[in-house]
Amino acid sequence: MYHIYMTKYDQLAKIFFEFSYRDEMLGIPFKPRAYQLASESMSALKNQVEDAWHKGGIKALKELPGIGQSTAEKIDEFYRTGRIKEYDKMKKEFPVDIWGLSRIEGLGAKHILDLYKHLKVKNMDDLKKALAKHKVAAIPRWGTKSEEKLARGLDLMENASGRRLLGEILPVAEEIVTTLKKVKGVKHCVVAGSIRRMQETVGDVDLIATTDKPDRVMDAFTKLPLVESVHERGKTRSSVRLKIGIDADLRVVPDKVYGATLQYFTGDKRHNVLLREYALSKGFTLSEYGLFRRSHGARSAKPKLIVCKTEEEIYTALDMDTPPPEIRVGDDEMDAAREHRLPDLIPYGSVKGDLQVQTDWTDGEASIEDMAKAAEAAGLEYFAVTDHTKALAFIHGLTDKRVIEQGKHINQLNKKLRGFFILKGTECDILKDGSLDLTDATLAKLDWVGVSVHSHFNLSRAEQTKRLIKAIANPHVDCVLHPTCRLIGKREPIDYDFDEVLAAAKKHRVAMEIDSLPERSDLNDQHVRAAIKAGVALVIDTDAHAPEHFGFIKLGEAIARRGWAGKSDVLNTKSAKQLLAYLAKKKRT
Ligand code: DGT
Ligand code: CA
Ligand code: CA
Ligand code: ZN
Repeated sequence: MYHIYMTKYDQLAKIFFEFSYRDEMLGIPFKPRAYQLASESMSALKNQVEDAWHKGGIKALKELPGIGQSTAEKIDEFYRTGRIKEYDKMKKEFPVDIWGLSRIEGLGAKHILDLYKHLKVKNMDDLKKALAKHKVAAIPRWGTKSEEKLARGLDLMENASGRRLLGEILPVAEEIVTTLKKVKGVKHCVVAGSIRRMQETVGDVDLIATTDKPDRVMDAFTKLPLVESVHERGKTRSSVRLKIGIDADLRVVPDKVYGATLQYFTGDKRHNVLLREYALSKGFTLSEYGLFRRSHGARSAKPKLIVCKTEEEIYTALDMDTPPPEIRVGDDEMDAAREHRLPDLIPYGSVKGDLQVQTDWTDGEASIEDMAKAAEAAGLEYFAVTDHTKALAFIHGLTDKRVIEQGKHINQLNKKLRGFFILKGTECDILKDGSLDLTDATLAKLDWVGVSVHSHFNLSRAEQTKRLIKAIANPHVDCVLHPTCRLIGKREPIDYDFDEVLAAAKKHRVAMEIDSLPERSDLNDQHVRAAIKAGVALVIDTDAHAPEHFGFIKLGEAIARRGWAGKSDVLNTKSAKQLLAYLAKKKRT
């Protein structure tokens, strides 16, 4: 335990989780569930746990959802001494990485106990060795079938730890929904889970359908051409591996519990934990099986199912507004929903123009004209051409001279095009010292100046901060593009003081971009909230390098929504005319 890279609340979540498994191994009734709830609460409440403890010790802890006297005492001991004696004792007697091993699908407490008792398996490595030598099958009551299942579970877990980009999986999920909706007898079919919440990466595809004839839709699902293999086919749940290398689950329920099922499987888990606790406090119980009213009078009376055909009916029954899925993270959306002050999020389809587009003048695939046609077909009214500048020599970044030439070409195109407008722009490189790759004279001739970092990612925090602020202070600059430079799974964000940079952006009226390219997703939701709080304008772009990339815009809109942005927070929800007027006014004043 006591892992230095784990936050304190994550350590507590792990400790309680391991206690719950221990008690299950020992066959202690009821207690495992209490520890499991306590563990979920730690993950849900995060720093609120420590705050409560600072304010009111054990008494305040007990007021938190899922925390009773005994768990409160342990939390208190942990914050006071940094350890929990009972946990140390357990680890001495049973030195097994329960937390790690439990991540394998189907590996419960009793299995972990068996593996330790018979094969001295303490961790994942030991387990792999035991499996390689086919020792697992020899455990009493296990056999080759169980051994194979465990090996499959381990494989699955190792593959699944690589989360996939939303932009890659969303179209596949949508295709499955379209197909299953056509199955006879299917009333609803939707995507739930992290995909419905439009999280930047997803672990698997969760689908929900309602029908009175589950067999038909289960057949259609397990026989989809997209399916590689079937893990499990049941009446209420089937699970498959898709050819693109991700699992998909389909749950089939009757229409009268559609609302509760959709709510539960949309998550996220923390949101569900908090909502369940709130429901309890109002005299209800809430689970994947529905919303029930607890009876007061007769003790024996069964809780009564409240039919919720939609999610809204659940939240309404609890006297809450329904938070859009994108903001269900188990944080302040709960209070906002209870106090009827949820934000008006930017609707999908609000962005009118794309302000980061590359063409075949540099590393884009298509001509300016072909990109314009594609953008128009995707529903946009305008875009800015923002080819890279000369510092990126390997992709023939534009010199000042070429930028001016390109501007003349764009003027010609604008005369020719009807109903679509092209802004003259740039994605100008921010050099190491914060100066820009084009002269001020060139920048002055452009409608839209985006700046971004493509080199020297590893400067010290102080230097990187200074570099960005210097670029932002150039009076020609309109926007910082892909501001953190992270690439999901490939490159960490560059390190600078984000708040200081936001303050400079506010002062110089420079916007910050949400780059919708799936592996960038940069800014992310947290940054978006910070930018709005700091009074900095946002822009949603696709960073298109090819005609088909304009479809990414809705991913950027999703990030904005997850960051609580409204339509007026985003500059390019304006028409081209309004935007140009805004930029002109900014230059004058
Ligand atoms: P993912 O798949 O890792 O991208 O994330 P999700 O959110 O799709 O998670 P997943 O697929 O494990 O489960 C789908 C939803 O089901 C999740 O968002 C909330 C609900 N859920 C799953 N496990 C639990 C749980 O242990 N407790 C509660 N309250 N809800 C859960
Ligand atoms: Ca999922
Ligand atoms: Ca799932
Ligand atoms: Zn770039």
